[in-house]
Amino acid sequence: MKLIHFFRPAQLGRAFGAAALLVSATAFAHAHLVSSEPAANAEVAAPAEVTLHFTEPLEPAFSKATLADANGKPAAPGASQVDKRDARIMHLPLPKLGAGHYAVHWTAVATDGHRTQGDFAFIVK
Ligand SMILES: [Cu+2]
Repeated sequence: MKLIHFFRPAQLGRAFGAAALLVSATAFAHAHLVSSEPAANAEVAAPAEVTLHFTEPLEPAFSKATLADANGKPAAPGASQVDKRDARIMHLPLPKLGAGHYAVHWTAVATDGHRTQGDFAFIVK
């Protein structure tokens, strides 16, 4: 999993001026993927959606998930959504998927502005 930091000027100033404790507290606010349905590398019946569970609440405007088929082509035309009741959950609605390999790519922006991203695959039987 790649971690990409986008420090805004305000955050840079805070990081340089702050105690080490505050810096590490900020670093821990990244949103990491905890689990998903379907799970990574799972072989499943065609799911109605992909559900992603993160360690931190997400910024809905900047967080997203997409699905690609085995040829790398987009396979889910619907937009992903951060759950309105629990911002640590993201949903990607799926069309009726045929059998095959699929890859989920997600980008999660935590409330501190830090971005994480990752990929995982699943198989539809
Ligand atoms: Cu962070």
